[in-house]
Amino acid sequence: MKNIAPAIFSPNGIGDTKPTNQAVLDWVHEIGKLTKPENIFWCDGSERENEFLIAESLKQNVLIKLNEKKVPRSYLHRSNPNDVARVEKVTFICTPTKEEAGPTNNWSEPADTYSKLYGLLNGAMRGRTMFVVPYIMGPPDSPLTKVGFEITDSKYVVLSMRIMTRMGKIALKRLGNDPKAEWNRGVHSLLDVDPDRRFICHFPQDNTIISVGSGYGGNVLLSKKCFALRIGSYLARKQGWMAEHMLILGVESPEGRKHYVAAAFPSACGKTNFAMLIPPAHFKGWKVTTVGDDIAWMEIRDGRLFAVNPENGYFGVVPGTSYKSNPNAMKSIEHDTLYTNVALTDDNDVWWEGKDGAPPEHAIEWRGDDWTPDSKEKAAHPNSRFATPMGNNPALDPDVEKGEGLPISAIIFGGRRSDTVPLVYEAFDWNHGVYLGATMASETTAAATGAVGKVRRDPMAMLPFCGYNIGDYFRHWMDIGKRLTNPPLIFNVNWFRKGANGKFLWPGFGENMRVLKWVIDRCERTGGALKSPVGWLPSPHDLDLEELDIDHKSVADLLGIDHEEWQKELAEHEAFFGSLGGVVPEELQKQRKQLVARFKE
Ligand code: OXD
Ligand code: MN
Repeated sequence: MKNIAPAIFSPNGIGDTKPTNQAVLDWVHEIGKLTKPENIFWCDGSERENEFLIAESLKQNVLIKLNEKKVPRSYLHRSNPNDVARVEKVTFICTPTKEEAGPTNNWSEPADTYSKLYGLLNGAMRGRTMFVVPYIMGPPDSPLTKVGFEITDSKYVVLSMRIMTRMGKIALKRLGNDPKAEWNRGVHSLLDVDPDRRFICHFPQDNTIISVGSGYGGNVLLSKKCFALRIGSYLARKQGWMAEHMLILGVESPEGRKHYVAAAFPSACGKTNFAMLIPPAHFKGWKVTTVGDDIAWMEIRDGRLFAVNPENGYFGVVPGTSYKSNPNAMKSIEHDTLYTNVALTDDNDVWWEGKDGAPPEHAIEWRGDDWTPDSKEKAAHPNSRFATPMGNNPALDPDVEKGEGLPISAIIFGGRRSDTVPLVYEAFDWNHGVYLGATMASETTAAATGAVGKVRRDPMAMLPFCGYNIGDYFRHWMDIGKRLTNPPLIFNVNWFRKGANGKFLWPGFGENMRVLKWVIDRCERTGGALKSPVGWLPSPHDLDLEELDIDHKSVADLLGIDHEEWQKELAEHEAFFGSLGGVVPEELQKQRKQLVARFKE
């Protein structure tokens, strides 16, 4: 069989930064004995190492160099066409009992799963290089920061990890020599990228992840979904903090008052766009800054929630990104960016559906075939991605590295719903907010394999990422609420409601500032609201809609509560809770009954 990841041989001084922690050395030795690589490459995160790995990746066609003038220091990677998204059906939580994984996770017994995976890994790196990637998640001096090691046979993974995490010597320093120190063990092998031999398995009790048979980011950059969310959420519950699928943004008024907001939207529902929002001209003097675009780790201090972004880069969906939809993302990905599965133009530039300007007359589409605007297929895969360092973002928050984190004034939940759910509303209190999160739903996207556009319940946008029983997760949220003396206000938003003509009612993107402004007004106790059965709703004049081209009817439709639609929605909440087989806390069932009762008032 063809070796899809041939070994590389590095000169002295590259690939030889061995950790000194004996526990790490023992684990690497054990995985080496099992996978039998040609050699071991110990990453240090240096520029020299990066240049060497890029040169080797170009030789092996793992990367294609892009036009140096148009996208300096940037590369294109094409994944196997059978391997373009997260695969939830082969993602497992391997806790000693099925109950611990709960009703929303695939569960697999740990001992059996280890032996199956060790079987697949036996000799899997023959003729390959085994890379050992040390990394930290979180700002270098934060108490929330954690260490991970990823072993991989993929150069693309190493290059991506260098963008997405703080990688190399910094992690060795943070870990130190204590053999009992906490760190995450991640093992990844491409195997032969066969969907039938693809498994992403988490062992929360062992702080261990094993991912085989895929090369797609969400399945193999183990720092991200696997560690920062699945294992992270398990550790967070045990240790009394929160690991959430949330962007974090800062919003500053012209007077210099600043709030931080965290928002949980499901995959490919606009977290990156919201985190990089540029306020419209009407909001002169207002500034939005990005802390993170995908994950928030939060802890309680002085009765408030403080958040850090554990990541160091953005792994965003490319199609639809343009100077109109997200100028800050466009500026971020103009250089030093690793693209996956976008189209390549004849002058070695990148192209995707929704990019500014006319499509190229000819391009090579994401699989490597010829493409013209008349082609039936898309040029870029709908889940094509960029990986870019957060330092590229012109709107990066100046306090992103602050170890103590940033105080969160508001939490926003949101999904992609064509009907039923108003543009924005506010929970009556923390537990009601937990109910909003627990019952949120969204139309599925190309970020995961499976049907697209199907409404599914996605509690707190964590359905694919909660590493333990969802009932305990809801309980953890409520326990956190009890410990907060100054809790964030909780909101729900829906940018995606459609009118009778099937068109979006709300312009979205930068105009979402109007909703954010109301959220901030509510935090400052200056914003008006009407009591509705679902929560506090802005009336049209509570929202600043000046200089926005939108008619009264659309605003009324956006903010309206259609009782018939809500009867259906309430039945779905009940059915969803019912489908969880009795794990839903009594308090949330009470919230549901109160919501039903408010509709009868
Ligand atoms: C992501 C996802 O890649 O949620 O962030 O799938
Ligand atoms: Mn995500």
